[in-house]
Amino acid sequence: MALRSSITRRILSSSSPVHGSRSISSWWKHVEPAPKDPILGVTEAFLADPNPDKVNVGVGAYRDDNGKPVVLDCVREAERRIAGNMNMEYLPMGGSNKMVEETLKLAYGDDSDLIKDKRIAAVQALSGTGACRLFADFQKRFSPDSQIYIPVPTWSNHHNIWRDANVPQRTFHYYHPESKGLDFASLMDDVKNAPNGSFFLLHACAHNPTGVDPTEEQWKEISYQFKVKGHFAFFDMAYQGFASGDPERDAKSIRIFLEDGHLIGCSQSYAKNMGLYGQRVGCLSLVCEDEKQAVAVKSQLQQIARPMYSNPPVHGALVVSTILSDPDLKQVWLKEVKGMADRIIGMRSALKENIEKLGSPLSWEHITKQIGMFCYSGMTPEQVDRLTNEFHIYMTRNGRISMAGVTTGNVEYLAKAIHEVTKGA
Ligand code: KET
Repeated sequence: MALRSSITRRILSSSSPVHGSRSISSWWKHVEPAPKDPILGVTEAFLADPNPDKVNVGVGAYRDDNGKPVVLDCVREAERRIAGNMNMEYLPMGGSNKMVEETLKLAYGDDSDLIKDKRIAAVQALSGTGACRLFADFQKRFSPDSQIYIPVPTWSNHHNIWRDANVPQRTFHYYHPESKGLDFASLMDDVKNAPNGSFFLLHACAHNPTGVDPTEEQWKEISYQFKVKGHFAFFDMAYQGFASGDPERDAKSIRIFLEDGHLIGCSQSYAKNMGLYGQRVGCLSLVCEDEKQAVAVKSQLQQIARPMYSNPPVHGALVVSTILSDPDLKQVWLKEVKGMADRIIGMRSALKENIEKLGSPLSWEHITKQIGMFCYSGMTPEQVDRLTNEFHIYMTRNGRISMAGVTTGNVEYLAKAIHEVTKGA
């Protein structure tokens, strides 16, 4: 023992290289700083700014009218019920069955035959990001030659997720910058021109960053064309409830695909609609042909999870299942979701009116036409840089304004600054 430690001391204190020609200090010399994340990097810059008037409309996180983060009443009540009553054992690899069961009802409907027939393979995931990543890894493993079609534009992290899962990416048309609406004709062309059996990523509702969703009729046409082409639809549903204020209505796109018999995939997140951002609670589900296939698929999803994070965190899952399995508490939640959506809608009108009042020569109709958490303003990266540098307003450089960060207190200031940087355009 004494001998061993004296040898160790000699090795550690030696200045000569111990690994061939490489000295210990050179292991990470080639590592360059990673580029800042286009969304979370904005929060970092905001936090570092000492200016008292600074405004953060970067990350899509809901704030109350005083600009403060919100913990929903239903969550507070659920936590009261959980505290001291539940153990903190490991969850199974696939997470909380109770949470998953309740979560599937939100996407597929309370009376879904797919649920009754046990045709859905579903696991708890690390919020929406984790659900997307788990799916991307599953896609790579079981459809190794496939690609993923991603809308232009999309949530920036979608690109990172499928890149890191080594799934090649293609894009499809989505947004029409001139009309600030959906480029439906080009979207349909891309769907038709993709090889049969392609994988497509669709935003179930409240498209990020554009705030532009297909109409019900358009969803029906998309679903029909997917059927003709045998495409696979993967729905990322991170904002269920934020489009219309009603989670049931916001699941319409998914229900249309289900009615047409598609075997879809779906990522669900409670970050936004339950305000459980940091709890990392969500769900990945894949509709299968029968129960046997669903059992097999679920077991494979668990096997992908096991060496990555073993099993998902328990607290957020308990909060969700406590709320959704109690009809009264669920009603409280639904009211609170509606309240958040309504406050954002109110702020859309306020922002538009305030910019117009200043005599802006530009059209700002899209602020109130777009839905969900974001306004895709049409501002250029240079205009956004001016907002940040001159007015301490922080947002992503693609011109996306997180309407969830706009308040009665900052809307006038925001409008003035936007007018100032856009009036000469
Ligand atoms: N999908 C979409 C479309 C999305 O906007 C987000 C988050 C997520 C998934 C993942 O959320 P999670 O917290 O993993 O459940 N978007 C916001 C936050 C972020 O970038 O992480 C945002 O766009 O600001």
